[in-house]
Amino acid sequence: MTKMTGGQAMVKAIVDHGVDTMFGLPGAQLYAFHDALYDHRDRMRVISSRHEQGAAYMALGYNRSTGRVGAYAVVPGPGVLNTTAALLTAYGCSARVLCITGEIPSHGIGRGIGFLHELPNQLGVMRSMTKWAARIDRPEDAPALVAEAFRQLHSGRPRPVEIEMPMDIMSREADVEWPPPGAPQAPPAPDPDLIRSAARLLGRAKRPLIMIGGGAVEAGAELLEIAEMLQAPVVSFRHGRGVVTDRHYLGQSYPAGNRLWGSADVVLAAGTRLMDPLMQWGTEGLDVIRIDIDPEEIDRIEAPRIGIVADARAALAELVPALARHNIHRDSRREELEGLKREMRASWAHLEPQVSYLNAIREALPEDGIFVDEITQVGFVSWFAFPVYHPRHFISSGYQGTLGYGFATALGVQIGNPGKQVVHVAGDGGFMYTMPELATAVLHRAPLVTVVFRDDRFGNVYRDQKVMYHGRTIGAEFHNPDFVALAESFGATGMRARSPAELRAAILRAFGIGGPTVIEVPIGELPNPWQFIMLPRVRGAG
Ligand SMILES: Cc1ncc(C[n+]2csc(CCOP(=O)(O)OP(=O)(O)O)c2C)c(N)n1
Repeated sequence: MTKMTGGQAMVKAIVDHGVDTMFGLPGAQLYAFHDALYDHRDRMRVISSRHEQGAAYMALGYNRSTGRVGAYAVVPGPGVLNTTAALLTAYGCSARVLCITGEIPSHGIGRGIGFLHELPNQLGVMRSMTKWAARIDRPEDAPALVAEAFRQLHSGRPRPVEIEMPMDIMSREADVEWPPPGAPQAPPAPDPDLIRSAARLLGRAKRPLIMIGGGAVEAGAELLEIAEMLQAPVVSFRHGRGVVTDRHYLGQSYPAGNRLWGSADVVLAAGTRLMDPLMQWGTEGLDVIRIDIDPEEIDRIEAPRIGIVADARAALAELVPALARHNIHRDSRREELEGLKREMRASWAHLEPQVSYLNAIREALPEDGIFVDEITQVGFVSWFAFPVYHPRHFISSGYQGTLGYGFATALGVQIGNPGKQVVHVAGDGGFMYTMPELATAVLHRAPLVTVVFRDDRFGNVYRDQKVMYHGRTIGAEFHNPDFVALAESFGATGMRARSPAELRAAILRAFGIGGPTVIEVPIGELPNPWQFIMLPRVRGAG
């Protein structure tokens, strides 16, 4: 038993679960929480953002790049609502993000009196966009409910969770008991019969193909072993990129995957929703084997031939010896698949200057450098044309396509990876969403390099309006600051680059500076990359 406040109990529990960085923005309902953070300042770094959305995106970037829980604490009502686009993005990315918020005084909850930051049914709102959410109504309940939050974060499919505590409970003292920590729920063991059936089907496949997503991010070694045994190319859209390095002939791009899907006979899909292939590419005559920790995901769109509910790494580890027993002899597909890589690169070579700018970034970025995209022209092309060599080294907003997520997310990536070089690309539209976090980057001397492609418009919208609505462009153009001067006014470094060679040199210079750098790159109208993202049906009739 320890006498402590609700805030102290909550912070101690969070620290005990290994969280070492707390993003957030303080306020009255969190005062007792922050006071408790003060007691733990040697073990918990506190990074305050300039807008709550920034804190939540930082937590997202921290988690997606490190695998560790990304935590943020904000005031209730408007504070926590300011984080909802980031929370929704974290949900879509299956990210381990812990949202902590306060609540109005407990005697006012549900009465509609109008306390500061009151949000009707806050817990209900938070439950709708998290895997699990709970209000801690007594300091004594903090250890168990925080433990449950972490159990939820580490069990099954990762999704964000939320915990909240009314402000009077945060400062109320009570005797708090600390039970021994419980183990996370063990993932379901892969069914051995299904593993055997999968091995038989794959083992005799003539043109096997492996599709992966973020759920396979820890399974690189097992995947590569299976891919090599099968001589099966491995394809990922965004979150599984780098799990099998793009240096390997079996690591193929998404457009190449579309091509290979057309001639495949068996597909092994691990930790991926497989949405576009199932809904757009066609499945006629194709045997699909799915491995997913989320039982709902297995047949959400279409029932597979074999569905294995399990952690991807555990299932693939069991598939290795089973496949060794059933696999036919296979010649190397190196020549064919290296040829395919060359052919695909040639097919998108006209996407200039995006491709050359991405090549310049790849040349400047070290092998273990991390790339963070945005919903922007160069970002779209990066999904298939930017080589990735390690898992968690290509960060995107996933299916949410959240414009403006990037800069603060990249800052969270940089804070989580102080020894690594991080390059973020943004359009001028997206950059302005969380640009004020440049002040946070300067304060913490985060050496993040941001490349802002400036075309003075929401370029994607502008192009769509021009093409699809016969030039009737409306609401797509805007006024910009001078991004070099803007960066310098924050105390960051500002640079301008007008060609891929200049950009490469600027990034290399920026890496030597030690604080944040913003590089403005003026561009004009760019060619449309969408044909490489919304790929055609390659099996059966449409
Ligand atoms: C939250 C959100 N709002 C709006 C959109 C719609 N949208 C997609 S791309 C885009 C334009 C992006 O402009 P910019 O960041 O300048 O990049 P560019 O297309 O010019 O490269 C918009 C508004 C979105 N994806 N997400």
